[in-house]
Amino acid sequence: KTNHLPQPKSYGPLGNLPLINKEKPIQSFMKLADEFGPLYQFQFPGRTSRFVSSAQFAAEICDESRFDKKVGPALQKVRAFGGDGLFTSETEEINWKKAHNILLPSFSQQAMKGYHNKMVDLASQLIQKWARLNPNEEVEVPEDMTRLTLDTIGLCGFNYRFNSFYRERSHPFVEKMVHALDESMSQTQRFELQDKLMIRTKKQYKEDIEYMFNLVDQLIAERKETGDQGEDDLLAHMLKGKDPETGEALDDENIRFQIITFLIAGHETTSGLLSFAIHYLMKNPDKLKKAQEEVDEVIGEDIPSYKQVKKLKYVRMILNEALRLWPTAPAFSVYAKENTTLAGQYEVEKGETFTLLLPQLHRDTSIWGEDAEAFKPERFEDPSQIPRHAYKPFGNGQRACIGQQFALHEATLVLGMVLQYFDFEDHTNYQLDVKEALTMKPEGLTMRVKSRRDAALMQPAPAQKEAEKSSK
Ligand code: FDE
Repeated sequence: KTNHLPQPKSYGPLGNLPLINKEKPIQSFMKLADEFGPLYQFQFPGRTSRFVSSAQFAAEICDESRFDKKVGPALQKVRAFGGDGLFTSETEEINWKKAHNILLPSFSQQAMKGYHNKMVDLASQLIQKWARLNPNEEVEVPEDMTRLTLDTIGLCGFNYRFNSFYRERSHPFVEKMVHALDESMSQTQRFELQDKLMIRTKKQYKEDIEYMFNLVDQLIAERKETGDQGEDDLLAHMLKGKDPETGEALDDENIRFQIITFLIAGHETTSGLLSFAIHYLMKNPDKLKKAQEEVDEVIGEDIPSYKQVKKLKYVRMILNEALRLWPTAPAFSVYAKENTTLAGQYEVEKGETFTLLLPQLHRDTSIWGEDAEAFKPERFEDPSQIPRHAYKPFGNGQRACIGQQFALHEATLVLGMVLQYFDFEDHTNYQLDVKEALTMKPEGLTMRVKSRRDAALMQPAPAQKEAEKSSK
């Protein structure tokens, strides 16, 4: 046994940091994995981490009896506005388990039926926007997908309409949130003194966070004032729900943190997923055709129902494959709860941290074959054939993504409708450029769309139909 892991060249007090492209850290860590193997050590200034990227070692660090989620330096910074919300809390903090218990039913398959019509409402706004473009106008794919996913989580979560499709620029909340996220990431790359001197940046950061808190606190206050109008959204569940274990409800401050968490977690990740899926379909016309055939057969001219979305099996496979190649939340970290060993080979001391590099794990050729780089949705024909620890786009165990069903239902519905209405034209011969923030997306992806059917004939969304019925 040994505790000696491969490690790249070191540069004095900076450790291995100079080897990393600050704009693209994940892609830098992937390259290092090509060179140093599926388990290597990396020296940051002042701390050491280890990067894991094979299914064999992933299985080890996903063993929850020995490892637990690490709220690492970046997530620590996000706590300035995510607080002890689900994403940024330690498993040991009381509010993690409490909120987890209270919120699980809100993200169940059953709950998706309740969100379906709202998701259709916003997907229809996207379709209508694209249908009205002139032939030579282009779609900015990640930008429109971000409008869509933000509006969807806003409406399903809190009955709030960001109305992003009616705005030239993003909603101010998004601007502040993106700023704050950027700033919190930059802080982890600065030295303490340097950071202290950035007074204007700090002031801006504080203002951005206050703006977010105010908007969210207002939402909570308004809902409390108007009382229960039978809303069936996340906010209603948080205000009413009691933890079955302790009998306690969430306090207002924690609800605020949860709302901000859902807005962050629920929109960039899902919009990136949809953007990558469109990129790959545009580059693979045979897969695009196959998907359109499925959509025409399952949905035809209809506005998709909940059940029809469930039947879009190939569309779902496309999303799974996009998440394999570019998992939009690209890494997560764990720490060892006690001294242990990895695969009986490497000694691990209590507290040591490991980061699972998902895009690299998802390219492990011992699992996916020599063509691991190729986009092949057919790999997901039978998901039970995929080894459990070889594919982790939604994280692991009890700290896995609570929004998984939500994101997949939304993305399947939206991609289904986009395929129903449009052909894609890769008018720039786009070359993939993966941009990294907290999440990943295809930077600068644009396309032209050609209508396959008349969006003006789109029947009113079911939600509207019901509203019309009840107003009669
Ligand atoms: C979570 C999550 C995760 C894990 C992380 C760690 O571990 O650190 C992951 C990987 C994810 N997530 C992913 C994803 C993808 C997509 C598309 C998504 N995601 C989406 C979504 C939506 C929503 C709403 C969400 N999401 C949410 C969330 C939350 C809250 C969390 C935390 C959980 C706990 O409890 O911890 C997550 N997510 Fe996600």
